[in-house]
Amino acid sequence: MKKILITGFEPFGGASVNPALEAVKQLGEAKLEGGEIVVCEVPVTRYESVDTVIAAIETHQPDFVITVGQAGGRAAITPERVAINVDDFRIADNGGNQPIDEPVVVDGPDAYFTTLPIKAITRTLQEHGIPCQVSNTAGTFVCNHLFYGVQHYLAGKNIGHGFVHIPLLPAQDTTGNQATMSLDVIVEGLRLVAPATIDNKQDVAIGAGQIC
Ligand code: PCA
Repeated sequence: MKKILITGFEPFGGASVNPALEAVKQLGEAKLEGGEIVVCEVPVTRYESVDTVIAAIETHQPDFVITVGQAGGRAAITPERVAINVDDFRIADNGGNQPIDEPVVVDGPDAYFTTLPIKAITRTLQEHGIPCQVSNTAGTFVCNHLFYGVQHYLAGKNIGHGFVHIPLLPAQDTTGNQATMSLDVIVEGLRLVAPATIDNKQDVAIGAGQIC
């Protein structure tokens, strides 16, 4: 029986909801064959975000960690490939921090790659009719900060971790100008990340690259 910790960010930037938190609340009740899901809410605050997830890892001792945040403008669920050692916040976080070109971890490596099987995850979601594609940037705000900080903490430990960005909810864009995804589809997509991760110790070699 594998244990998966799935975390979701609180709202930020003046918004009243974050689909990541809404989805994670529902995932706490979700059934998973061969596994158990535990969840945790994460503040959109530079260092506290990482401290919160590390505390949850130490409490729950999961086999895998999936950290989740919203990405406005994206139409698909996007497992992230890489976290970079840069904090360059276009807006202040919920704690009022707005670093420019500072490292997440002083003297840390330039980047960490995900340790989740993101190609297998992408294929699984697509097979279930859920829009999903690999992303090669998690930005330079708190999501990237958390992704990098948790990878740094887990380095050398036998716990897989990766970050997944999700689209906005329809209610977050009543102009109809932005890509959105319903909460039901987001929840089902994130739930499927868990078995895809458990079932694919090695990732599958399928192309998911981009040409700029
Ligand atoms: N998205 C932001 C931070 C919190 C969230 O849900 C980001 O992409 O950095």
